[in-house]
Amino acid sequence: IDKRKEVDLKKELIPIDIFERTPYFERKTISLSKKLRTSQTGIIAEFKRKSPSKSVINNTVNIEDVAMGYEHAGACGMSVLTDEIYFGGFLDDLIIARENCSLPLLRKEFIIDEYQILEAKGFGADVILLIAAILTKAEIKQFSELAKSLNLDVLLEVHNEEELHKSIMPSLDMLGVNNRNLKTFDVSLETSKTLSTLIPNDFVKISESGISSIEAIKELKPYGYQGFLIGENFMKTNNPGASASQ
Ligand code: IGP
Repeated sequence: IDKRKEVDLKKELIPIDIFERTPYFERKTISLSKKLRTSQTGIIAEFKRKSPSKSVINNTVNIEDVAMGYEHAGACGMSVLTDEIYFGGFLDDLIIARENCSLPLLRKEFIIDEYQILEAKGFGADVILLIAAILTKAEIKQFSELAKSLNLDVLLEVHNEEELHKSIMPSLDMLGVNNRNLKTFDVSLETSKTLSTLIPNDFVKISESGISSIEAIKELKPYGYQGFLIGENFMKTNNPGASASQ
């Protein structure tokens, strides 16, 4: 993924200090991890137009309606993909979501540079995602500490034991286990089950991807999961908000 080029180009066009002067930067952020600790459902509902594994998921719904619908349905948080090439998302989607709901917002992005973290805050996000598979331990530390200093929550995503061991550090709030193998696109809830015992209890545990039923959530709860990141299952319907309330 050629995020490096994308970010370097943006840096030339938009100086980083602009983000600190947006109205969103001054806003008091909402903590997703705190909310998840006491939530009944724990659902983080995602806005995703397309994906590399499924191509187009939904091209017709607009994010205004989906943001309002997810909140109305009782979701605990909303995830917004901002990657354009693979997921058909835009940074402006974050702002539109921000204007249409009061849920904590996760910027779903391949973060490889501090620039994207300031940008996330400047566009109204409350939480950033860091993916262990594409970052070194030093980067995870640097990026998560910067996010914490900006009052953003940090969700660190892992897919295997090695990534988990490399990543455990106090500057993270939530540990997410991605059930989808990003190389093969295979999905198995077993990944969440096996890795759960290795995650210290100080972190909120989130199971990500491939969750398509209440049964799946019930199956994962005994393993200590308090958050469930669901995209496709809601987005593939005509009314993602309504499907999230079921
Ligand atoms: C949602 P699903 O299978 O419910 O649509 O998955 C979410 O977990 C998935 O979009 C995701 C993702 C990511 C996307 C998890 N980690 C990292 C992009 C990058």
